[in-house]
Amino acid sequence: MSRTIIVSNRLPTKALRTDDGLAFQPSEGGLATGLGSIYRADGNVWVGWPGLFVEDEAEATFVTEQLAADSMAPVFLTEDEIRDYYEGFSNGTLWPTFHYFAQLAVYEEDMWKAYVAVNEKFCRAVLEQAGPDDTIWVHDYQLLLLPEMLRAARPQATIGFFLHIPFPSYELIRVLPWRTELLQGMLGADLIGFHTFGYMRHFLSAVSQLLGLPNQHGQIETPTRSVLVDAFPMGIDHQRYADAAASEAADAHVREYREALKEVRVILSIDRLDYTKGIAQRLRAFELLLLRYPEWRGQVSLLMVVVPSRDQVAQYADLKVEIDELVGRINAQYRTIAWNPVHYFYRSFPLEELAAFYRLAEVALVTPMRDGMNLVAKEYVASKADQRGVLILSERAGAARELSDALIINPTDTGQLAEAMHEALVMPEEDQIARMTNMQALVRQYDVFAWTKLFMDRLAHAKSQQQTLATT
Ligand code: GDG
Repeated sequence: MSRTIIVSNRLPTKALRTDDGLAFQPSEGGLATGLGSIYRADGNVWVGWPGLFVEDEAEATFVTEQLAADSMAPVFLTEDEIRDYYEGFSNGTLWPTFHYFAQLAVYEEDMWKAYVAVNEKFCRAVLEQAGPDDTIWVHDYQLLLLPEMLRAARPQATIGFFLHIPFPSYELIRVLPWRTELLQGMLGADLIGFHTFGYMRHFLSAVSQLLGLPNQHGQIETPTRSVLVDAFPMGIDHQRYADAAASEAADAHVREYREALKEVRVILSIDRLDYTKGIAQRLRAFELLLLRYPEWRGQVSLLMVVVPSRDQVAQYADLKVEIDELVGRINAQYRTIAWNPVHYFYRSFPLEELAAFYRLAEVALVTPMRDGMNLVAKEYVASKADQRGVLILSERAGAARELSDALIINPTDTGQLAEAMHEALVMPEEDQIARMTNMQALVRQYDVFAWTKLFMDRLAHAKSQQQTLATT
């Protein structure tokens, strides 16, 4: 029987060192929920880092056994590897380049070497798990070299690759000293998926210009094989968010927050701390709204959740300081004893509280400078059972391709963003309902389960076509 091996930098479970010994905690990402139904099925397995530096062999064995019971296989990484491969090359070189922040990218040969070595480590771990007929699905920018490494070891394997972040224009990719190796690494797959057609076009253009390989309708012919490239916009677990929003726990939170906020209307903003998310620009736009439309002072608050992320990296620490200062400035300028302009939280919340925020918010601001997809936009839509609420969405989030009923803005245009907030706050209910109804239909239908099935079906189809061609 053929099995599916899922590979990503992080496992869907996190191992933690506590006072009572090791503990295991599910990580809440969209990928974990979406692929949960696959990797737990018969014989399938998920390969990735469990988030812990193991101290010795005995600990490694214990973690391996615990995870194996839940269909996972750990790849243990050292502190040096996390520094150079993860924080270094993945988040210091690839992440800024792929999000059009090339000026922040570092080009360090040692980090590149660590990236190659860790991809090789993942390759060995996958080969230990995968049989010749198994399907291997590799995820994201930390593992761009893995498809080709697996292909070299298993020429007949069925390999899929999905990129969760944008694929940028050729002009950015060409700057990378290791551009050829990275593209070739990805081409080891049989099917390469992106969130949007735009990212897919950029990839095809880079492959054509840098490797001299043309394509026909997304099919690239390499000297030895053909590789299919396509767009698969990722969805969320719609039911899970709709249920969480309708839960008694969320109800209780909504009542509690409403009582505290009285009549004040809520604009919501939720992100990981990241310079790609446009958090500082969003604060400036809110400040401009209060300046241009004094009637909103005392009437509307920005509820801003920033989830701590990568804060050991200098750029992230600097951004945190910038946000702290902006929030301080706006609140100092405008607050009254009865009203707080910005409610700022630098921490994460359990799902039911998040769902209560989504329900409470008349307006959601999802305004990244660049974002592969952005799941928060879809979660907000899924949580609005009464269809009241307005989504303001950046044209540079992958989600904007699907959620065209949002108010679509250019996140660097502070004036436009301030105007969009005003427009959202005065939007008649029937308009809100019409827009939200359309977006809900889409988010419900193309959920994460549909996404997974579409990708897996397409991969099986691409492989069977290759095999037919090879035998004719
Ligand atoms: C990458 C790409 C792409 C946030 N705060 C809390 C919380 N969250 C959850 C959200 C959402 C997730 O984190 C964030 O997902 P995004 O899609 O917005 O962003 P990235 O983490 O950057 O993800 C992105 C994604 O991969 C999938 O392909 O969409 O473009 O960058 O699910 O709800 N969850 C909880 N408490 C919080 O306080 N429980």
